[in-house]
Amino acid sequence: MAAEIGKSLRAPLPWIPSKYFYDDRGSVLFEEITRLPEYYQTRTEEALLEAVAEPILAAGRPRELVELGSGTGRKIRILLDSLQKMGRLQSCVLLDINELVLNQSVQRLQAAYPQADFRGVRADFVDDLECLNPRGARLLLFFGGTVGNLHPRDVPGFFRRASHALVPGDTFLVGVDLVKDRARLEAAYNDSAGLTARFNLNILRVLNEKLCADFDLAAFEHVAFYDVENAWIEMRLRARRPSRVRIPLAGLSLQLERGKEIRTELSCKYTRESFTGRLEATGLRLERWFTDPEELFALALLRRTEEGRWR
Ligand code: AVJ
Repeated sequence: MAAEIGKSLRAPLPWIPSKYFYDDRGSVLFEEITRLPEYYQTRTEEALLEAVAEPILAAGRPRELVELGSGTGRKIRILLDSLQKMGRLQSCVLLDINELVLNQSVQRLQAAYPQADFRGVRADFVDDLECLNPRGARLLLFFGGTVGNLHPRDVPGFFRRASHALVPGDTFLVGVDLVKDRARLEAAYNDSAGLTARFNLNILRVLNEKLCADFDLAAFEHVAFYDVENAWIEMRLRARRPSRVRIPLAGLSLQLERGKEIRTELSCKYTRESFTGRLEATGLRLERWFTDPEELFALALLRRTEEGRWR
């Protein structure tokens, strides 16, 4: 972490990887964000998943579910319920960056579905996908539009690595937040309760705690805007006044002038076309594209092809 932060904060446009949002406090704040009136993503995706769980399971006929960035593990219950009714539920693997959240959700799910075998893997879905050996009859899950946190140029590489956790014929369900009008998008990241601002600022507290940094949270403000050209929401932290920050464990001393910004998150929005464009030569192809009636959010069902099998 020290090396990673040292490098990212020294860049011309300083940034902090979004995974550092999710310490125990940040994970709770994100949970609260999912219930905000402005944050349409979570409830839209859940309703959509309820509606399409059956065709998805019929397409892949999985016996195992593997979820990347599982969080509280609420959405996966919809699929676990259907799979159990079909008498096909055997095992389930949750992968998350936060150990506390991970252990709690594995325990809860194991208690709710005692006949299945649950396992938790504390890992980063960007760097640690090799730990998922392909076994077959697997449905890989990546909800929440979290694929949007990857820079579009890094998405094909991510899909290629994810495809190695699958055998040809296996399926991969990806939640995708869709391009829509600016006002709706910006409201979702500038909520009137100020929760997203607290979530954003909390990342500085994480650096204070983990790297003995001395960020003064009051010296920064939350910024979130939609960049139409790139089709992404960008979150930043802007220095309200000149400030000096020391991060001893990263060997870093920063002098930030007033107005200087640190990027903390990209949240890319896709269309069916732009998303499909990221799948080329990844060993995955789009099989079904499900959306809610308002076309706010999509669930993309991908199928592992024969391509790239021997790589
Ligand atoms: C969980 C990464 C999908 O990008 O919308 C919520 C995180 N950031 N509000 C998103 C988030 C600000 C969220 N993802």
